[in-house]
Amino acid sequence: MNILITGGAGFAASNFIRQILKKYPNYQVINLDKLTYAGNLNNLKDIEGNANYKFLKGDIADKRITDKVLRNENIDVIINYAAETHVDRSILDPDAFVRTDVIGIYNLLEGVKEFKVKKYIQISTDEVFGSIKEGKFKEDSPFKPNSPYSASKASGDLLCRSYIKTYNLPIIITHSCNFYGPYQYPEKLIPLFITNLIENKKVPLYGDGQNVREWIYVLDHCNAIDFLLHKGELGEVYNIGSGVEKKNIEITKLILNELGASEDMIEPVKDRAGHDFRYAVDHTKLKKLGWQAEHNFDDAMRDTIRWYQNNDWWWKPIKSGEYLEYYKKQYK
Ligand code: NAD
Ligand code: TDX
Repeated sequence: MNILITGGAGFAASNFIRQILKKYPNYQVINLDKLTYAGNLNNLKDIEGNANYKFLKGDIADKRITDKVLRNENIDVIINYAAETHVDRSILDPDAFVRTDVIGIYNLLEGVKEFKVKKYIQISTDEVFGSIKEGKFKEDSPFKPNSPYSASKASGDLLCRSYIKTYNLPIIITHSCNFYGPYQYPEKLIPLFITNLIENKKVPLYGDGQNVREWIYVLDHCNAIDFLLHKGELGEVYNIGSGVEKKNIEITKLILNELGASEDMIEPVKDRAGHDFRYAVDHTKLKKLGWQAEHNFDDAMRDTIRWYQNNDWWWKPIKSGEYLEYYKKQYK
C-alpha cells in the first residue's frame, strides 16, 4: 500500500510514520511537507534512510504540487495531517490557516476525485465544535468554531463532508481531543511549560488556569488512526478521545511538581482572545468498533517530561530565531 502522509514532518504525523513503518514493513510512506516553522526533519532523523520512506518538500495549498504527487506516486491512501495548528498564531495572523487548512484540503479532495485514491483520512480537531460547559461533543454536534484556526479546520471538514455526499468519495473524518508527547513544537501548553522550566523560565498561564481540555497521548492517537485506516467505515465521522479531562492549572502543577519547581514559576498572563472554556468528546462510536486509548495519563506525562529532559538537542535549536520573533508579537 502506498500511503501519502501530508504534514509528516510535524509532531503527530512523525510519530505516526515511525509507528507504521515499524508495524507494516510492506507499506510505502510518502511524506509531503512544506516544512513551515513547525515542520522539522529532525522529527524523523531515525528513519530517514528507511527504504520504505520518501520525503517530498511541497505545499498542499499549491494544486500543481498535490496533483503532481498524486499523478507520480500511485497513491492508495492519503492521511492529511498537514495544517497550521496553533490557535494563538491564528489570532495574530490567520492568512496561512485559510490557505493550508481550507485551500489545501480542497486541492487534496480534488486529487482524490481525479486520481481515484481509495481512502482519504482527515485529521481534525474537537475545536470545530466550539466550547462545551457540560457533557461531550458527539460526531454530529453542530460546528461552532471560535478561533480562525478552528474555523479553518471546520471549513476543511465541511469540504470533506460535501465531497462524501456529492461525489461519494472514500473519506473518513476524525475529530480528536488535544495530543501530548515527544516532538511537539514547544509553543503548545505542555512542551512550552516543560522546556521553559528546564531552562528555569516562568510559565505563562492564561487567565485563571481553569480552562479544561481532554488529553490523549500522541501514540494512542497514532493507534486510533492506524485502526481507522484498516477498520474505519468510509463516509463516516469518528471522535477520538481518552476520557481524561484536566484543567490547565492541574497540568501546570503536575509539570512543576515533576521538575521540582515552585508555584512562583507560574506567570499569570492576559487570557487568550475568545478562549474556549472546555473541550470534551464522546468517542463511544470508535469504542464500539473496538478501539480505545491504552496509555495512563500520569505515566505518559512523566515519559513526555523525561523525553524533553533527555532531548534538548531537539528543542533547544527551535527556541531561537523565528520562535522568539513569534513570542515578541504574542506578548507585545
Ligand atoms: P504540527 O503543527 O506539529 O505540524 C504540522 C505540519 O504540517 C508541519 O510539519 C508543517 O510543516 C506541515 N504543513 C503546514 N502547512 C503545510 C502546507 N501548506 N503543505 C504541506 N505541509 C504543511 O501539527 P500537529 O500538532 O501534529 O497536528 C497535526 C494535525 O492534527 C493537524 O491537522 C491538527 O489540526 C490536528 N490536531 C492536532 C491536535 C493537537 O493537540 N496538536 C489535536 C487535534 C487535531
Ligand atoms: O502559553 C500558554 N498558556 C496557556 O495557558 C499556552 C500556549 C496555552 N495555554 C492554555 C490555552 C488552552 O486552554 O492551555 C490550553 C492548551 O493550549 P494549546 O496547547 O495552545 O492547545 P489548544 O488551544 O487547546 O489547541 C490544541 O488542541 C486542539 C492544538 O493546538 C490544536 O492544534 C488542536 O486542534
